[in-house]
Amino acid sequence: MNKQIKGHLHPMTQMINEINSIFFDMGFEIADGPEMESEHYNFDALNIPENHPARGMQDTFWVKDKKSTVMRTHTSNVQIRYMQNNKPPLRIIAPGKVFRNEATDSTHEAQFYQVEAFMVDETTTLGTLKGVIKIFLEKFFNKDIDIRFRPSYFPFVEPGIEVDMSCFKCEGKGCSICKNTGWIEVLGAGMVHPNVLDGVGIDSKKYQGFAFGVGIDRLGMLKYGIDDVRLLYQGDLRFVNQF
Ligand code: 2NL
Repeated sequence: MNKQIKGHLHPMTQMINEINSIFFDMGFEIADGPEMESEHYNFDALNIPENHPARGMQDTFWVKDKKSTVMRTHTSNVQIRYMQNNKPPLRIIAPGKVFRNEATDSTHEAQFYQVEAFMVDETTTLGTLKGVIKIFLEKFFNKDIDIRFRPSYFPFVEPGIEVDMSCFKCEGKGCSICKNTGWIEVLGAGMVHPNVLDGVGIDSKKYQGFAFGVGIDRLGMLKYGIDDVRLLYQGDLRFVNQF
């Protein structure tokens, strides 16, 4: 007898759907934009200076024979375009493929998936950010989770912060996943830089917002205990069929 084998969604697609659904329930819209982008939307509009190392040939794929064109290095171009076409209050997430010109190993891919979340209103604060991140991670990891902020720097936010979550495996007791610290560094975030808002015609004296970015691959590696990011892109059925 001929046994029919049923297909299913790829784990990356499953995770993107799940993330979209979590944010949809919090009132966010799912937005997208081009993967090939102008230097303006990828860098200038984000307050990334001309001489910033991220603009170098080593870190960014510049498109051959096209002036000032890159493969986007984050999905922030989506938010910039969205802000040009919509007035605050804004609540969007932008999941999508991003590109970095770097050597591939077990924790780095030249193409990977990122999701950025973005909210702008008159009363949005770091407290709003903390609440949204907590709900997101608790739903994604199916666990009660604590959040901790550490100062950091990204040109497009001020202040910039690095976000740690309490280890979903050992709940803070210490294990191999959290390297015995009880905490896992998960994402970068901050309050949208006034230059970014003013640049798209949003009055930064009246409005403020948060943004954060996280690698979906990294979240998946943590959640499912995947030790090599490349497994998510090779289409090997022995891997894919475990999801
Ligand atoms: C990281 C850090 C981040 C953002 C992304 C953002 C977007 C706009 C304005 C301001 Cl349009 N910020 N995105 C902000 C902070 C951090 O990503 O480490 N990602 C993997």
